[in-house]
Amino acid sequence: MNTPPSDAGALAHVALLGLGGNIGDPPASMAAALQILQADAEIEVAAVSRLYRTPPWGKTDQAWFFNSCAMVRTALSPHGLLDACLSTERRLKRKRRERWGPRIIDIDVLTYDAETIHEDGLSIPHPHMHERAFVLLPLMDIGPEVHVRGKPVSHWAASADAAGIELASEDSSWWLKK
Ligand code: PH2
Ligand code: MG
Ligand code: MG
Repeated sequence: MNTPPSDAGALAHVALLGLGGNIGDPPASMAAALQILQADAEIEVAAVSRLYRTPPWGKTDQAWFFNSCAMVRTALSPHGLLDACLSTERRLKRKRRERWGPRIIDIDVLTYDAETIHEDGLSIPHPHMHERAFVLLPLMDIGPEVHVRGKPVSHWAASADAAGIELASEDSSWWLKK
């Protein structure tokens, strides 16, 4: 019997994404974002971290964030994947803007295979991911062995300041329940 060729080989690249938000209902927005990405034929959400609540980093006079990370397989180029993330952000922001304001979701491309890319609008690996506990703790759930700047995520996570970070969901299927 003829079987259609598997297209598993077409999703040949592996990328890590960071998701966050602090306005409105971030877990719902992050779940919606992952489902939008999953619905793209050129993206498969392969693993999702647990959900974390994290104190704001950088600009500290704002609400706490929810953060998570996902591992995706994709046929898209780095720029194609970035565009998919940005259009997902726009889709969700546009929908939510009337109700909750503009910054309900952020989706960052953290890594793409083992590539290093520094171009306008796209820096991979994400320039600060190795020093941000709100990225590294979720990444420990799904890719502790992935190398960033020559060291595994577990190396960076061990020295990250995780003060205040809390688990907001015990299991990694939180994004499928929304
Ligand atoms: N994102 C930022 C700035 N600060 N802090 C936390 N805890 N989580 C974030 O996702 C985050 C942040 C800009 O993208
Ligand atoms: Mg960000
Ligand atoms: Mg961003």
